[in-house]
Amino acid sequence: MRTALALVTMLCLLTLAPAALAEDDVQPTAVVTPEAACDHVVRIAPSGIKFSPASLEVADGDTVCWQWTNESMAHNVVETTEEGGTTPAEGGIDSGEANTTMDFRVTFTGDQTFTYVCEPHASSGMVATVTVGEGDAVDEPEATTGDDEGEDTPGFAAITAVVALAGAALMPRRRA
Ligand SMILES: [Cu+2]
Repeated sequence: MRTALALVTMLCLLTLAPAALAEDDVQPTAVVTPEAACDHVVRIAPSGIKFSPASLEVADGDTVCWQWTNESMAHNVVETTEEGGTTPAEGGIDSGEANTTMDFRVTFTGDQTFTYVCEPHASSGMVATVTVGEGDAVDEPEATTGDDEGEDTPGFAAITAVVALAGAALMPRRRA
């Protein structure tokens, strides 16, 4: 019985280890840094209802500054949940109340895609994107080679084996 338990524990650890390692990946961060030097500046386009540039590519560790002065309309910068969307991200980056004059600075660490909206002009589609490094890791579907199903099988097979082993270890005791 003790051997069976040890075996079950070992198999569980082997099954869970890869998932645990994946979670150790460093998470990208976006931090408001009022004192940081600007590596890039986003302004308001002449139309008055667009960010410029609306699509900005920056390097890991860069600081992006949203700056405008005495604009005819008030604007702000609010992180959104998805590219092109206008739904604010919970606990996301937020420059606060829209203003005709702005100096808002954010430093990005780690590859990520930062999407944002100007709330007063959300209905006008005043949304934009900052791509840091390679951007968000996208789960691109791998080319179909026919052995895709095989990749998922080992983990599942291990769990099945654990259940079978546990069952086998318990059976004789019940009968006795
Ligand atoms: Cu705006």
